[in-house]
Parts: sequence; C-alpha cells; structure tokens
Amino acid sequence: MQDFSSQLSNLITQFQQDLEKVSTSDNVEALRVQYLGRKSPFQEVMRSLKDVSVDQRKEFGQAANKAKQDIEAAIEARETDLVNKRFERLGEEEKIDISLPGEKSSVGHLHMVTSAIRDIRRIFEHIGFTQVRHPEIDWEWYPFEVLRIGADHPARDNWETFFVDVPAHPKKGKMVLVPHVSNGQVREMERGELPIRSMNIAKTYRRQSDVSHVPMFHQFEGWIIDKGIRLTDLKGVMEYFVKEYFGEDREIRLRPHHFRFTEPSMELDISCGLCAGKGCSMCKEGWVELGGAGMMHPDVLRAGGVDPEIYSGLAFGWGVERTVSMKAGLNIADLRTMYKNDVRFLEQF
Ligand code: FA5
Repeated sequence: MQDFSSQLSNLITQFQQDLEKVSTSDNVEALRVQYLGRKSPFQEVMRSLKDVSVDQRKEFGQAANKAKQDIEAAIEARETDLVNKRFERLGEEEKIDISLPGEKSSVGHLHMVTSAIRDIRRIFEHIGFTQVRHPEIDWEWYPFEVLRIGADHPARDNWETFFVDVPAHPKKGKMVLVPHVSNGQVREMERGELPIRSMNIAKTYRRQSDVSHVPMFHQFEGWIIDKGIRLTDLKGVMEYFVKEYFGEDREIRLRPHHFRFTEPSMELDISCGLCAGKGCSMCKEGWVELGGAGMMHPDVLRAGGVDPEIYSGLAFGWGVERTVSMKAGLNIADLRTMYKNDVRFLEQF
C-alpha cells in the first residue's frame, strides 16, 4: 500500500522536473507519451493497483486518476506557455491577428466555350452518341476529297483553309488545319464498325475574322449510320437537341441548302430567343441560323467502305461559339470577344 503511494508521488515529482526542462511543443508531446503512453511508468503503477487490498483500491484508484488529470493539465499549460513565448519572440511584422476576417480569394470558372462543350456532350450522350476524336490537322483527303469537294471545286474556297507547310501525301494531298470536323465522317467509317452513332467536338480553323467569325472555333458534328436511317431521324435529333440546350419554347425549321457531301442538305434554324420568333434586329424574321445538316451522300458512304444500298446515314455539324451566343439572353455582339481573355467579359458567363 505504502509502495503504491510512494511510487505515484515519485512519478509526479520526476514528471514535474522533466516538464521544466522541455523547450518545444514536440518535446511536450514526447513527454506525454513517455508518462502516459501504454508502456509508461504511469501504466506500470496502475497495473500494481491490483496488488493493493480491495478496501484501499478505491482510494488509490482515485488518487491515480487525479495524478493522471494533473499530468494532463500540466502538459497542456506548458504547451500554451511555449506557444505564447514563441509568439512574444516574433517581430512586430511577423505577428498575425488571427481574429481578422479572412480575405476571399477569387475563384475561377470554366470558359464559356468549355462549359458549352460539356453541356453539348452530355445532351448527346443521353441519346446514345459516343464521343470520338479525329485529327485537327489532317490530309486534305478527309475534309475535302472524300466529301466530293475536289481540288478545283469552287466550294473549296468557302472553307478558306490554312495549309501546313509539310510535304504532301502522294494520295491524300496537302496537310491542313481542318476547316470543319466533317473530316471525321470517312475516318469514322474506316474504323470498320457499324452501326455508328458518334460525335466529334474539336477545334476548326478558317481564314476569317469579323463579328460573327473567329479564325479558330469549335464544331460539334454528329453521325448516325445504320440500316433505315431517314430524314425524320435527323429532324428528331435536332429537335431534341434544340429543346434540351435552348429550352422547350424554341422551335426548329429546316431550310433547303447545299453541301457537297449530303443529299438532301439543309440548314437548321431555330426561333429567335430574343423576340420569341416575332422578328427583331438580331434575327431574320424570327429565325436564327444554327448550322448545316443532311443525309450522307452515297459517294461518301462508299468512300468509307459502307454500302449505300444497305446503309444510310445522317450528319449535322454546328459551331459551338455560335450555338453559345444564341442562348437566350446572351446576345454576344462580337464572337471574337470570347477569345480576348478579358475577365470582365468572361466572368459574366
Ligand atoms: C460546315 O462546316 C459543314 N461541315 C456542316 C455540315 C456537317 C453540313 C454535316 C452537313 C453535314 P458551315 O461552313 O456552314 O458548314 O459551318 C458550320 C457552322 O460552323 C456554322 O453554322 C457556324 O456555326 C460555324 N462557323 C463556321 N465558320 C465559323 C467561324 N469562322 N467562326 C465561328 N463559327 C463558325
């Protein structure tokens, strides 16, 4: 019994001496482990409690608990003391007032074109379009030749293409920055898997720069090739996209057009979001033009090794920047502002 009491008081005396010597918070922590940890003398003393007679065990147990609490309190006080001392040693400039309200750092967000690409991708994924990638720098073969736009064809001027200064391919011609993502049509068929229901969203380039044209822009082009694909499927896909992206109240109109690689070809108009189709200065009698579409020309299917007697295909390709700018309320007067990197403009969207 006497043993237990004296063991306890020796331990406390020893602890107090050790505590006086520590000079860093790390040392204080080490002392806590040394005195109260699993293999500490304190635990040993506690184990010896079982040798104390039953009637005294309660009293000693309480004494041991009190000693433990005292040790913990002393450790805490010492730690606070050390922190305060360190703070006092800091120069005036180093001191911080932790009660000051924090400064909010500005949080960035995705560029409007990037988030539009994500929205578009998600909308088409819902109806089973797989996202694919095809080269943004390609032989003329894919964006022109196989799409029935031969080297001398005047339609080739419409695309106002950038050429890359590398030796031409003997069969596939010069290397170009793709002026439209239709280069993916035959590339997609060349993969040799049917049916196809896929979409490529990529950068495209043309020698153009004015309020409605930027030299680098993005197009998304979707393709479905299967047995029995018809114009009504194309209309259904367009209607679905327009309602999902622009809103239920927007209407579509298919207007006859001409592309060398689709037959029939059309342009898709949507009712103007500013005047709700009534006609205003931003639209043509209530309609705004979204982009081209059509049924794949049999020659294009053949160029991709697909038999047009068995399969038919639809294709549509639109510009992301124009699509974004047509969202109700955006009314972006000059497409080029999207790429001027002026945060005052970009942070609004
Ligand atoms: C084409 O590029 C065809 N490949 C579209 C197509 C695909 C037709 C599949 C049939 C089947 P177009 O040259 O009209 O078509 O361009 C399509 C869209 O790209 C335009 O409606 C417009 O939204 C966008 N676009 C074209 N040039 C620019 C430019 N310089 N800046 C921004 N957007 C542009």
